[in-house]
Amino acid sequence: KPDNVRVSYGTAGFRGNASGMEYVFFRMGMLAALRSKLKEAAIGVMVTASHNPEHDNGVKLIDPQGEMLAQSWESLATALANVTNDQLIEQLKQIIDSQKIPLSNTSFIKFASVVGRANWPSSLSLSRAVLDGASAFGATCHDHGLLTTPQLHYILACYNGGDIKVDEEHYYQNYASAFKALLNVVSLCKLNPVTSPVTVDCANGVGAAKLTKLAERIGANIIDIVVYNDGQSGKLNENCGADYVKVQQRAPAGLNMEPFHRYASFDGDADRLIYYTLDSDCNFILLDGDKIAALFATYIRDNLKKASINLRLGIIQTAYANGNSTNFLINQQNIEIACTPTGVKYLHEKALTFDIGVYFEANGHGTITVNQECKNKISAAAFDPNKSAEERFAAKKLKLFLDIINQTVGDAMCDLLAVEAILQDKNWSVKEWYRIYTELPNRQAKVQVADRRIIETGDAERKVILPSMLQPAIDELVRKYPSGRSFVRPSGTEDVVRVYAEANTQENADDLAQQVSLAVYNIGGGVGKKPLF
Ligand code: 16G
Ligand code: ZN
Repeated sequence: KPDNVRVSYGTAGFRGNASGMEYVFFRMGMLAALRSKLKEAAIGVMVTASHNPEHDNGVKLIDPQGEMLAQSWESLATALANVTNDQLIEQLKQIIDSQKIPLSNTSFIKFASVVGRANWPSSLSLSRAVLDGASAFGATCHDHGLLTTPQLHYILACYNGGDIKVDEEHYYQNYASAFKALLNVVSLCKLNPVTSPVTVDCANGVGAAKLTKLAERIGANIIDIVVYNDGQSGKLNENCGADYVKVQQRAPAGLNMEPFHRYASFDGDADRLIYYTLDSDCNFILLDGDKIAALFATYIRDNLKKASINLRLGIIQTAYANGNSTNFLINQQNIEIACTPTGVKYLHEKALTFDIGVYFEANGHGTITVNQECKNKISAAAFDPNKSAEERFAAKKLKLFLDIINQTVGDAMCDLLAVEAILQDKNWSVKEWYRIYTELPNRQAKVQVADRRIIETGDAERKVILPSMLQPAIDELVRKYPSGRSFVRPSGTEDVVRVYAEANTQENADDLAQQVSLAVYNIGGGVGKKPLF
């Protein structure tokens, strides 16, 4: 471990420049083995830097049911990663004592990574480091090779649920047949099936090969998926991928778009999905996580209603959700909404408090959670002789729709199938979908400060608490712009403060982002050049 370097287990594990990170990966292998002993279950370790550039890498642990590592263990991970080599054994002992870990238990790790290309040496040595760390505690490791992040979550959850043979192929079979089953049901009563292709930018990441396999299992006569950025030539997440398209609000480099065709982007490890298209004037139209959530939630709500099933449905958003998506869902659709801080674990946790929880970050990470009792209720309604044929039909569609969803975590491939299925069922093109509401123009920016940790936020990151001068300054700026809204938060993955602004026009949103960025710079200890754009 190099001196004077501090890392922290952020919103989604450790992430950073890959060179010299072996010690972190090695220690996470050890920590995974200890957690496995404690939980008496397999633990997942995923090597991925998600949407970050190719020179970065990252590692995260997955808990037995396929959920993110328990928050109480994040600080143990941070502590373990930061001690000097001399203190390592002592730190491990402390963890073992404080958590009462039965060392004599066996341990089992399920491991995968998103990059294994020979031209990326860091990936190989980092993976090796995880496996070495795990075997230092005698763990048995099952190396699944290359997987998308959600695939590992799924396989791990199945394994710990008793389906120990489940592997990548089961994943394809499961979701391909769920998708086909729903399409079978909806296309029976349809005159005009949507057969147009969907072009998917896979960010030159692991999703390309995996999506190709999934599409093969479904069959080209049922879904027409064209894979773009398959990694043969371009670089991972460079000028492409969900994050690029969302933040830049433009198509991946080199993609020739046609009006009203459907385009989608994954990120490098395929746990984010966004759609986009061009309108008839060739304006770029983004259908981000908010639009996907709105599509899912209204579809579920409509079918619940048609099936006369009474369940509590909620949508969980973060402060990044576009103001008009929130208005649409609350005021026009009457769907309950909750807001949490950024980071999948917060959204997921909140989603579980509803019978059916639809959660999405605007950046395209999201899924649906349904508790088993509600799933049973819906399945039973599909065969209930006391219900009308129409009610049973809606219940059946809902059951089949929920089968397409990977409940453990946001899964770009499953979410893509779910969107495609709904569009087919509704006989909608992308045009009807994006018109459900119109986004307020918005702008994201980042500001360099000496220490981003001095910025503290509250109210699900919508307000700054410290430094105390900052929120009043933001409020004053926001008041100047019609439909203005802005918030700032320290990033959990990058050494910057993020700024979000929205307003009635793009010019105003840009202006507001600019003004708020300057306020952060001036009040929050900005360093380097003043943010001007
Ligand atoms: C991570 C999170 C994502 C969040 C992003 C925010 C997971 C799996 N991923 O990618 O949910 O939106 O961080 O990054 O939790 P930021 O803190 O740098 O803005
Ligand atoms: Zn990702």
